[in-house]
Amino acid sequence: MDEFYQEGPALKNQYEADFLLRHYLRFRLPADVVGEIEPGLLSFGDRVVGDVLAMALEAEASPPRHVPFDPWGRRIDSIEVSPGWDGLNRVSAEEGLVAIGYERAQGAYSRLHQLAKLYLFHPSSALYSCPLAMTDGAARAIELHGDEELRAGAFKNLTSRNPQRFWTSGQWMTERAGGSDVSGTTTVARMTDGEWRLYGGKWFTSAPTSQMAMALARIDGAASGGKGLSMFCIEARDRDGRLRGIEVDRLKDKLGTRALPTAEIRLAGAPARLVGGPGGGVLKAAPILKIARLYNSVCATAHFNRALVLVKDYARKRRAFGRAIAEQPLHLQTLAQLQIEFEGCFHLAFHMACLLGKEETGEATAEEAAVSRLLSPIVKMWTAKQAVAGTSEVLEAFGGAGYVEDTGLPRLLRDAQVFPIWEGTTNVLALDVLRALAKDSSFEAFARDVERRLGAVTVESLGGDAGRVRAALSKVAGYLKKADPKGTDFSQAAARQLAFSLGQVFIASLMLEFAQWCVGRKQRPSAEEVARRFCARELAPLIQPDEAYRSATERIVWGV
Ligand code: MFK
Repeated sequence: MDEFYQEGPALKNQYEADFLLRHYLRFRLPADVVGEIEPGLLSFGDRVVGDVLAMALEAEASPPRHVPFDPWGRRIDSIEVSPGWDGLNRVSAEEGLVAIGYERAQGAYSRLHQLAKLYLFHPSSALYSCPLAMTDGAARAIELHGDEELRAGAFKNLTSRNPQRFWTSGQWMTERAGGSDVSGTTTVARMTDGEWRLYGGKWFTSAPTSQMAMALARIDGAASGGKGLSMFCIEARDRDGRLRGIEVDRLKDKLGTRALPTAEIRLAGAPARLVGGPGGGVLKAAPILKIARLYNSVCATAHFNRALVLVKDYARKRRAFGRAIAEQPLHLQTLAQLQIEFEGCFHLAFHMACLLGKEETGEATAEEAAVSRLLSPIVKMWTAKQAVAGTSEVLEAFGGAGYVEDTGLPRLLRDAQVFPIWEGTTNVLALDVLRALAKDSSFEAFARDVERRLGAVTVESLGGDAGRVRAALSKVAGYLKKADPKGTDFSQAAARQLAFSLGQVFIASLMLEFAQWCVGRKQRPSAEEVARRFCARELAPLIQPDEAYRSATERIVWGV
């Protein structure tokens, strides 16, 4: 009797096979820039399904280990990682995964180039993308606020393509009292013999094998709250790689991201350098947060993409009820729905990459800067949520195989769950949207940006869709006229829905702009249909809580 064996999903060159990315780069970039960067993307597209993926699998199979003491009882706090993890560090330097953003060889387009590479790297990186996010943020903080010595030393190392010179950085903000409420930071900085030293505990420190870290601390005697915090750069190791004034209590036992070491550490007089003078630490850390949140979004989108690539390949191989499941109407419909959600994430994340590139090269208008401030939390919260929901749906579409560890699929879902937590939860980001709305006329800039994009839609078949987006935009404008953006309890309760509405309106406008470009060039016919189906949903599902709504909410939660 013939036995049946199911063929598993396979991966091809991840740039060559990615028509959305290839079309998008042509949509956003001048032809000469595409010509300049495409060979590198093409060869990296091969690497990420070859040696890079092999390194990631090795790192996943040999998670990091904390060795607190040497055989003779000396405290060493060594964190042992696999050769695969070290290999991913080498690849990151060689491929310029941080460097590209600072060499700026493509001017304002450099961020798009760099983050397109990150997008290829992340799903084959066992979350090495996380140390890179923090490294990039640290480089930007030093570029903006660092003194000459930091710029000539740490900055050059963080942005080096030489694996021997390349440094990664941690970002040590979270403490036991709160990951979200950074203003409660209890780490203190004291000047001893002309040098700053930090004392306190950091509760989540990813990549503790890094050579340095950016940290917030309160200079002894400084004001309480966020404004009293200062930003410091800790050079964590001596010449022999030993930690300086830092003890590792333990590594976290996490749901996912298991190849990535995340530690609880104790700062026991760690020598540090003050960055950008005393105070204003949260404000100085904002560019770090912006970069890390964008990494989160690009990685969430890339993660969603990898899950989709696998499930689509599988759908063509797996047969049930007499035909490939790709031909089963309901399965096909499910895949299409996932593709639409994924494309929404893609547009948001890469639009944000374009805005960041413009801001960092001084090419962003004041209006673009205001849009970027408002979009930053929206993009992160939206892509993270969609990555979890989409990955869960993908596992289901694999049936039992999606629930079995040796397929590698369950890891996708475990790892996806970090996106809405890492760099701020959905609710914290929704509240940041209120903070952004209260400043810089950011909604007016946002609305003009969306209007301009809608106004440029001349393809007749998309006219009705543009009208729907316009209606949703004016619904949001009407809501904001009545709401108190400063964040009363009522507007806070409605903040998620408001942020999601802004996100969907923006995605819809980006999709229409892209569809218009595709129609004009007879490229990617699916773009028009994707935009149309996205625009057909309730784009602005706002709520308007009042006192009666609030007490009803209490009754729902507590059942009284
Ligand atoms: C990869 C795998 C990882 C593995 C496991 C990881 C598990 C996750 C562990 C974690 O803990 S991740 C970290 C999660 N935490 C965060 O991301 C922080 C979330 N909190 C925030 O984002 C707060 O909103 C923030 C700390 C930024 C604000 O705190 P405050 O002290 O209430 O600041 P405030 O007074 O609102 O703002 C101070 C200044 O910064 C203001 O400027 P002005 O002084 O000029 O008025 C703000 O406008 C400005 N600001 C705040 N947020 C900003 C910003 N500016 C630009 N962009 C922003 N986002």
